[in-house]
Amino acid sequence: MNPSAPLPDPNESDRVVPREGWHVLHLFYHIEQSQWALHTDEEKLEAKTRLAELVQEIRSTPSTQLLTFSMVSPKSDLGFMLLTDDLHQANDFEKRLSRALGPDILSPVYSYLSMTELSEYTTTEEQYAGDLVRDEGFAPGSAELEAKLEEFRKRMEKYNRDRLYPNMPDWPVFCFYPMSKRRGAEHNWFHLDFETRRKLMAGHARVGRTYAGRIRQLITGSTGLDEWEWGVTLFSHNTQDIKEIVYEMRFDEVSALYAEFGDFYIGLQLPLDELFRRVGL
Ligand code: 76R
Repeated sequence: MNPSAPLPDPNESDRVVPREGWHVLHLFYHIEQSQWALHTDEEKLEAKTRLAELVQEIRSTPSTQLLTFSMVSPKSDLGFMLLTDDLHQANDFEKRLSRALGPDILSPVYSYLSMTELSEYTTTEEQYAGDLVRDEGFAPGSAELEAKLEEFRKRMEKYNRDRLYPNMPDWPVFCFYPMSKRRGAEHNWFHLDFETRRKLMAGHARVGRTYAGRIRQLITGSTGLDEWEWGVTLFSHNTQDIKEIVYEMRFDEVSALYAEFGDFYIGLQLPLDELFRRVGL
């Protein structure tokens, strides 16, 4: 989907089906050092050149972003995050990335497929207009109210566009983990009514916004695509900020009662030549 195409109307229903987002693949590999060591220097250079050229090709494809990471701890050595509009293209790039260094050099350890999506819980124009009339004394139908609403529409248009077609930051610390909302006998997120979920999420977002400038977050939906319901991707300038936000949010009512977490992956975003040296290629 072209980032400049019209966006779906998030006010259409209380359960926005995220039809038009990008596909997102998180790919984590081990480097088979024993296999790599069998190659001559010339073969190694060729293999690295092949991967570097592929990374260039992917990065110059429209509506596509590719991030490269040196992963921290032996859980994984090398990581990619690929965002692209078309699933065939995502699939093609992903297969070629896995093979680029030659057979049996990269072995997959974890991967995750999700899509960018609009939030179900963003403020609607009706809610915003209601707040202005009730709390700030704007007269219904007035030119002043209309001007505020026009501003709101522009803001939401940009906000929704950024969610569907995000621009990933080049911040050094990267954290990925999958999440689901609990569906237990006592605490079942999917059995709450929309208003309750919206209120809980508003509290969550308030905490989140206190991390502006320190944390960039991308929540991507994976219901029906992968094992968990969302992928959480965080970027920061240091690991302390990641630890702090995840710790604080666990005390959020919504996370405390309803969040389940998968495995965490931490990586460092590095330019390719530095990355090759770091991971021993
Ligand atoms: O969409 C927005 O950016 C604003 C409101 C918002 C939504 C709808 C928001 C804000 N999040 C939303 C949805 Mn979030 N988020 C997480 C984690 O939950 C945990 O305990 C840890 C994992 C972090 C660290 C985080 C950070 N968020 C979600 C959802 C989907 C739920 C659903 O739709 O039912 C999940 C799984 C989730 C999890 N969140 C923010 C943040 C931060 C930093 C913000 C503020 C962003 C900003 O305003 O710039």
